Amino acid sequence: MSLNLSKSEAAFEAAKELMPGGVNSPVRSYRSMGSTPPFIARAKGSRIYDIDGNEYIDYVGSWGPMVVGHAHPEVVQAIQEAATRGTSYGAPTLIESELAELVMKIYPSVERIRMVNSGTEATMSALRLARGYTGREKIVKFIGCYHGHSDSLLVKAGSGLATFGVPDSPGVTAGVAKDTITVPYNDVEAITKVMEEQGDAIAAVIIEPVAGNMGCIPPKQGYLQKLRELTQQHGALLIFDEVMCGFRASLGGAASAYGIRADITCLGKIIGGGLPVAAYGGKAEIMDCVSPAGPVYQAGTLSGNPLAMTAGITTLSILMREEEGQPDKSRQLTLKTKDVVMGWTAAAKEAGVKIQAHQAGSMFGIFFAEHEVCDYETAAAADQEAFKIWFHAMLEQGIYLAPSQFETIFMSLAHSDEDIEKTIAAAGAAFRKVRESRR
Ligand code: KE4
Repeated sequence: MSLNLSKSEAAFEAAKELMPGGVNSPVRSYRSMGSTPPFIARAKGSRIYDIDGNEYIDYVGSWGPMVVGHAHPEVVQAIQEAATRGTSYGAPTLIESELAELVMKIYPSVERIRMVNSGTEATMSALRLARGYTGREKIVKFIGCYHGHSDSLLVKAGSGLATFGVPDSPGVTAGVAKDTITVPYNDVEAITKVMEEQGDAIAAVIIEPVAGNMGCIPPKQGYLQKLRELTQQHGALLIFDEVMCGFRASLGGAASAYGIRADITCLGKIIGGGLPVAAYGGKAEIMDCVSPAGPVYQAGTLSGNPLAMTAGITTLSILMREEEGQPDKSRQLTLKTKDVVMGWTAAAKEAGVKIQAHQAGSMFGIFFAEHEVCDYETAAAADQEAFKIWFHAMLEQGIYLAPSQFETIFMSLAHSDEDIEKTIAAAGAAFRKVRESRR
């Protein structure tokens, strides 16, 4: 059964005359899937609806932020009320302090925080701060990790760059790239060697503590602890980019799930509840080097926007709310995710298709591979053609997933038991389609 996407097809052709590739962010283009992206009309709870009237169970969740579900009544009402008081002042407000305090409760390693508007801004600013604080210039990032599109970090990056097979981007100068050292994720020997040889020149090691931009790949046992030790030993800062895994790997993100205190933590997505908020924060001694407290400059017209702060506060408050006789929200999300991962694993086995299924809290993903997937190289060696067949078979059955195996799938509190049953049944049919394609 193929989807009727006629209105989206027309809209996409028109949009290509207005925006590069018809989109405002590359991965939305479905380019690697070779098909037309549904143009979305609205969303509610776990459901998303396109302009042709197709309904889907949504596991993209705006690439992570919609953890309490789309158009949550409390979030909508809070934003509506805030809007009646004006949409932006460019001046200090109490609501910025309120979100800051909430985040510090969840992330004890964050003693000071600066709100910005995107994950890219957060990681770019964190790197500038690390360089300003240490006086060093080199940074280390991991092959396949994606930290947004600032020049220093568009080197062997994941997400859309991996999807389109262009790990580096034109326009990033050799002068910038030379200060970015890249090593494979989950490879203790490689990072140990780099730190032993160059550690004293390295300002920071930045990592997605749970990788989500080469598909979902959790860290190996003890890996993050080793990074913490190595950076401490050589006076380099450890930056956790928790823009994606923050509030998802657990309520306190990877920091809490793996018991590691990073020097600087970058947050995004869920912190804004679907409005543009991101942040970087950490030790007061380090953060107080940021202007105007210190000399490292960083600024933003709409940073701390009151509507965005409101959406973030309401979303995090729902996530933190305890209900009598119910497991906490983070546990509920993890259990829902586990049901899907277990269901997909069983369905793939029954269909005779080998997959690797990964989960970290309420983020998850699969690879069509018999081998262990633990880094970018092994992720890239998975069967991407099989993923494409499976992706389209899922979409045609009303399951809306990220259009790339180098992305992660996201659960929300709004996904019901019925949604999960449908998702597992659809995957079974899709795995059978993959098997038939291999005959
Ligand atoms: P933004 O600048 O897109 O808000 O955040 C960049 C970023 C930083 N760090 C991590 C770990 C991230 O996952 C991201 C952005 N994630 C992608 C999805 N892989 C956003 C979706 C997109 O690029 O359209």
